[in-house]
Amino acid sequence: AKEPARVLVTGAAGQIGYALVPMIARGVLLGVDQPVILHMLDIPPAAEALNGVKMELIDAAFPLLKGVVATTDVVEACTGVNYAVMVGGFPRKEGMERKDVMTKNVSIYKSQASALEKHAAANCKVLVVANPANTNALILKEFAPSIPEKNITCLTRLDHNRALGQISERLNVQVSDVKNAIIWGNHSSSQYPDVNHATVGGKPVRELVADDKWLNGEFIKIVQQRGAAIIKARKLSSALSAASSACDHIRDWVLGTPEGTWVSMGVYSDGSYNVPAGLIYSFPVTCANGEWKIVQGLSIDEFSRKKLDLTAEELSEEKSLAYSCLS
Ligand code: NAX
Repeated sequence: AKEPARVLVTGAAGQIGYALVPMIARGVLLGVDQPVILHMLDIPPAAEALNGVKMELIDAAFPLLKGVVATTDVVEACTGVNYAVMVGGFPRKEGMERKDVMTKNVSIYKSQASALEKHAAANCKVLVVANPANTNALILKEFAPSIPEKNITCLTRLDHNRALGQISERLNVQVSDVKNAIIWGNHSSSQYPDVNHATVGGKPVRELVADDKWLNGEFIKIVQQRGAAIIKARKLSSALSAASSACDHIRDWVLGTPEGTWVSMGVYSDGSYNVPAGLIYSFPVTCANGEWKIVQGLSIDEFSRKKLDLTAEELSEEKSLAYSCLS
């Protein structure tokens, strides 16, 4: 039998946490043959609710779940973890300036970075979900210099899956037959959902949809604005889809992407596709042996180029803002 893997979920008493921890305990994150020990972190005001989640995990009697740590102590939470899913953060409240939200999150990600660096298992893989996800991941990277940069990523898989979902709805085909969409850039409304290389059953999506106006307009907007549409409908932000996509992200990273298929991940830019190096930017990647690799050599037309640059600009601005918030 395999040794249990320790999986940290921060913000575990929140909405996404509530959807995510049972998925992890059922083997959706790491496979059904991989036992897990869950480490759940939240802040003191949420301690009682966090303990309630722990009670439910016990009550669910998950065979793969070998232990639960529920704590408000960041060191205890980070100790020995092999995977860290960072969902906890400071939400933007009405009337708050972008800078104020950034300051809060920079300080959270700075201190959690240090705790992970000192106490996590060697080769710990990190996924940042909390917004601003790309920039939080960048701060985490900066303040955990001994964690290899390839181990620090952010979630754009939800946006990727949303793009697959929209194409499947439009063409009335199974979502599992839609492949190789790309989310470029920031997990924000400046992201660029690109289907120029996407296929259904091997045929180009552009040919099958045969409506460039829709693909270059409405489709992009729907994917960019999907989070807002969910909030409008549910009065709460996406949770089950975010949790499920976080599992997809880590599972594909660890267990590999299928031959001929790529996925989107926010990763540290090496300058591929003329995206400025030193940003956490969403690229198409393939994964094998626990490592992601940016898909190279895809053609980028003029329309796409502008969109890749625009979202890179936004990320550069966020980066400057984040640095200006460092105290
Ligand atoms: P909730 O507000 O329900 O939960 C957040 C939890 O984090 C709360 O329990 C809170 O107490 C906790 N928390 C706050 N500060 C903390 C700290 N310093 N350490 C540990 N825990 C802390 O939000 P939820 O709906 O679960 O969303 C969580 C985050 O995911 C938000 O930042 C949200 O914007 C982001 N999202 C990111 C997505 C993505 O695709 N990257 C999509 C979904 C989601 O919007």
